[in-house]
Amino acid sequence: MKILLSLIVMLLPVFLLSPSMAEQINFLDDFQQEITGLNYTNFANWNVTKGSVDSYYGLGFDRSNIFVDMGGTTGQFGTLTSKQAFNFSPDYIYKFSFDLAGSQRFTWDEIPSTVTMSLGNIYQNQSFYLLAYDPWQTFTYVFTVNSPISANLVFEGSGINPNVGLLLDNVRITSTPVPEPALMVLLGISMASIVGLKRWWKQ
Ligand SMILES: [Ca+2]
Ligand SMILES: [Ca+2]
Repeated sequence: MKILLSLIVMLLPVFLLSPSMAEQINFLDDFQQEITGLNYTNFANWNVTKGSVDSYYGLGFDRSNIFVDMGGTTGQFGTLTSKQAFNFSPDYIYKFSFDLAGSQRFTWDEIPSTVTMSLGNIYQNQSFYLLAYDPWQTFTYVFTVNSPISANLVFEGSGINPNVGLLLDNVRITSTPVPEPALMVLLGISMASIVGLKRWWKQ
């Protein structure tokens, strides 16, 4: 009986937490809906707000994968700004990630190229440096906000050869609700019951 009660107390928060703790996808762009093209401006989710970028595929990767070359073909690196301003609330924990790879093209491979990311006032001018043949890497941020805020996401390419930039893919923002204080109390009770159960077991 004691064990049964303890188990119920232990599992209760798990049942309460599981539906509401599910991760929601707020935004996901893998660029697969784009067509490929040089100096591409027709992005579903982005405006090219400076210079130019290319919608690209290949370069030794899976040829079905479309991504962005942050250096277009106009002699200027490009800047992508999200069309939407994302709304962030203190009620959620946000996870934001994106993939970058080196340009995968020739020359100056000892000198990195750069993508600089900003997310409104949340992250400003975070720079990522990759060498020409660096493979895809995922960069992840987890954050909360103190008050509701909306923010556009900006990626800016820079480097040495403005026609050959870093590659960008798989931009995503997900959220999980911040656990309610009541649930935290239940979690505390369940932890206490685990300790109690262990003590009882040892007796
Ligand atoms: Ca892609
Ligand atoms: Ca290019």
